[in-house]
Amino acid sequence: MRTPSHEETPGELTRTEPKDWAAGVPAVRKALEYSLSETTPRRTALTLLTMNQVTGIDCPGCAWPDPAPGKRHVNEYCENGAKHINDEATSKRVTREFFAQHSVSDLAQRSDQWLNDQGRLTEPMLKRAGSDHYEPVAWREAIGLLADELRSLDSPDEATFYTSGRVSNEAAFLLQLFARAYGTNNLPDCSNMCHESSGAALHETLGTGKGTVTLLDLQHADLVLLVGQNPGSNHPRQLSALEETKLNGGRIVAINPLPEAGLKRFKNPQKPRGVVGRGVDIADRFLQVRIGGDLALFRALNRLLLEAEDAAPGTVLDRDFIDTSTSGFEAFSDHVRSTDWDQVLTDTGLTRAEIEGLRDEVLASDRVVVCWAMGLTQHRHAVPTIREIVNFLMLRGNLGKPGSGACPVRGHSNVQGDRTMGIWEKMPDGFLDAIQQEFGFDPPRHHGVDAVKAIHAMHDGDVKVFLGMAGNFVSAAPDTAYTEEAMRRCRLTAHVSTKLNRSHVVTGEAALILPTLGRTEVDVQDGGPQFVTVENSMSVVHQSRGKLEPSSRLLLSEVAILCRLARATLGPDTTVPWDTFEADYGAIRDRISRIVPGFGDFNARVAEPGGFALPNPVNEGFFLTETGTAQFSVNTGEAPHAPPGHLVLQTLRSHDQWNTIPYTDDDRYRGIHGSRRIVMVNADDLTELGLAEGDLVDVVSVWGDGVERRAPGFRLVPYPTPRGCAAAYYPETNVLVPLDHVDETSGQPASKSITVRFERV
Ligand SMILES: Nc1nc2c(c(=O)[nH]1)N[C@H]1C(S)=C(S)[C@@H](COP(=O)(O)OP(=O)(O)OC[C@H]3O[C@@H](n4cnc5c(=O)[nH]c(N)nc54)[C@H](O)[C@@H]3O)O[C@H]1N2
Ligand SMILES: Nc1nc2c(c(=O)[nH]1)N[C@H]1C(S)=C(S)[C@@H](COP(=O)(O)OP(=O)(O)OC[C@H]3O[C@@H](n4cnc5c(=O)[nH]c(N)nc54)[C@H](O)[C@@H]3O)O[C@H]1N2
Ligand code: SF4
Ligand SMILES: [Mo]
Repeated sequence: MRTPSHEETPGELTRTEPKDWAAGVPAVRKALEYSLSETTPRRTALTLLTMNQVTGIDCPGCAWPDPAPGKRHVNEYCENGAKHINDEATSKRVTREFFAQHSVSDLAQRSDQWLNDQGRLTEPMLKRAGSDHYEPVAWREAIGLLADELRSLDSPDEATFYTSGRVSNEAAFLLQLFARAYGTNNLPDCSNMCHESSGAALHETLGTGKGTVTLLDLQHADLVLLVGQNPGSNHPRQLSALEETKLNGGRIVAINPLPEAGLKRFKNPQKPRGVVGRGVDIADRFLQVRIGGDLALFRALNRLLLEAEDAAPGTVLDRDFIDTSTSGFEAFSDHVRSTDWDQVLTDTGLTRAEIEGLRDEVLASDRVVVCWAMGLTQHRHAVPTIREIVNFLMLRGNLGKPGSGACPVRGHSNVQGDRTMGIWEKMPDGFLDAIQQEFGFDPPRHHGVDAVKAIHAMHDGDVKVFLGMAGNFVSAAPDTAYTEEAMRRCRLTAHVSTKLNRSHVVTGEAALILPTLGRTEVDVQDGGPQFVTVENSMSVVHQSRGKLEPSSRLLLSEVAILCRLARATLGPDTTVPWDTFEADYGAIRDRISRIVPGFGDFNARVAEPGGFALPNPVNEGFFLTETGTAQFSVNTGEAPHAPPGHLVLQTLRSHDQWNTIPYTDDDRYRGIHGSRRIVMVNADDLTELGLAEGDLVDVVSVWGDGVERRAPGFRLVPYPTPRGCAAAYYPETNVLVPLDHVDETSGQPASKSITVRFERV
């Protein structure tokens, strides 16, 4: 089972007051400090000054969009974007000597933070079956070995291909093309653990899995609801957009169990008033909802809106929109009218007056945007919750009109683009037909596995070869012990990566590390210098062009690795021109333009400054649902309530990490320093549980399968979270998330609502 890491120690915790504002001068200082500690001033200048500029490097951080070309600042980035880009641009290197010195079992004792800190990977490495060391291997041999394993499988479905959302459109398109030419739809991705629930809910109700809002819509909304997201840490430039919303007279309501700093006040470091002034207040109202209480909240809000219409007919609902563009209103309205107030107050932890206050904000606003992220998607009732938000938007016609709409805020910089390119285990037939027509092979039609199903399949021996295209699957996935065992049961695990992480050291019998160019680096192929493209959270597709010398002469681009792997696996009969693709990424984009809707004339349009926006059918009045209309839905599901002596735990990000990779042990805005092995708990719950600040406990999760899941050695921190609710960092607590604790429709792990108890150590 899992190798316990000797780094599972709580560290020296110190506390300061949680901050009530985000960004400002400290953010700029922290960004520069981190950048200069990783690399030289010259490389820092090259990355930071070209970041998010029209001919520059797209920030490898989150998917927040850039302003229009003429409206960008010289420094168009945030503290965390600067940290992410310089984490890649680091001058530190992992060499063959490093691997000679450290056995795989030694490295498996180290944390992801330590592994990441060793620097950039520099050459392909192979761990042979039976060996405890990685050794250098030539590219040809490494790729040949992976191809041989793939060819030796009884069925293509015995392999699985994982993608993380940093992968470019070009590489993602090639990965799915290769997997399908090889014969499988086993294409799990980080999205399965991220916004899968948003995609599922929006597809069902609106006929598109994407958000409907542009940056201008957000800035011109009368009201923005920020539900279940922490923009101050995870999408910091969203605060610049929200500052505009406020300056335009819009109002903001934050709905979150935690009073996050960025929801309160923002000091824009790009503006004089943000440097010397008190900044701009972000949320006009804060609803401190219980974990998982959002479904009850929106149901209650919708009931209040229906009642307001009853009291003043013709003034509240957008009858025209409801009658002409939607179906299912009657069933929805009957259901919502029966919402039980006592249950709502128990589930949300809010007062009726607070919810009525929200109703009044809504009634005073013609144009409403709802933004959300992991606080909504990582729940057992994530899909019903997001569907209920769509109901809410439809009631007042807040879809398809300027200044309004649904805004799922994406995580990884190209997670949305990867899906557009076909990274999905169940792409619709239309897409597969287009592949067949263009390339002349028959892509498999039966669905593949998502992330959770892939783990089961590896555990059961049904999947034997795992290839990860970026990411850190072992640490990102739920149920760490089970997932690690699943990986260890594979014959071969291989990863295309920039930096070392836990997935390289919890391996199958044999393992490969295939080091690749990052987005910051110059990419020259036979056809000359190349750029790649990405799609941001608001469906704008644009270029990203590397600027730095590659970290090592032995790195290949993701595209090159995939083309060589495809040639080696599929042999000479392949109908796909892999050589041409490797030499010239424009040739890949030509094919994408013929296969993926919205990408016509791709090369020409992406050459325009700032790129182009993909059409959104909802904003053009089309709903690609079965009925051709937007769909009201009836949503049920019990909010999570822990039994006596237990709490509901959410697992979330600190300010100073990128997903599975912590940069330091500090969480500046929450005033937690020196340790990540902490649990934030309401002070009254601590007292009731007979525990005190600073107590050391094991966190044990409760799930009906008889397996004990334990995260050892956490310190308790009193924190203003609602009663019954706790919070701790991911990935340290992923060990607590039961693999089958998922939303029923999306299959997404419910890592924000785990029932736990504490055992004092
Ligand atoms: N610096 C930095 N930036 C990042 C990332 C990173 O790791 N570091 N990761 C990127 C990725 S891949 C993603 S997906 C995004 C994630 O961005 P977020 O979704 O903001 O990330 P989380 O830290 O998971 O925070 C979830 C927020 O939801 C709240 N929440 C939890 N449960 C509930 C609930 O039941 N209801 C409500 N209303 N709120 C709830 C939490 O209190 C927290 O504020 O960030 C992206 N950007
Ligand atoms: N409990 C819990 N679990 C969660 C979450 C949570 O909130 N709670 N959040 C989930 C979410 S939203 C997500 S998105 C996933 C994240 O899951 P992943 O996307 O799998 O994880 P990351 O930590 O982003 O991956 C980091 C690794 O990516 C590699 N990498 C970075 N840049 C590049 C590149 O340009 N090319 C290549 N080839 N490799 C690169 C580096 O080797 C680095 O170590 O985790 C999920 N898991
Ligand atoms: S908001 Fe996101 S995309 Fe923008 S600079 Fe920060 S991390 Fe990068
Ligand atoms: Mo994510």
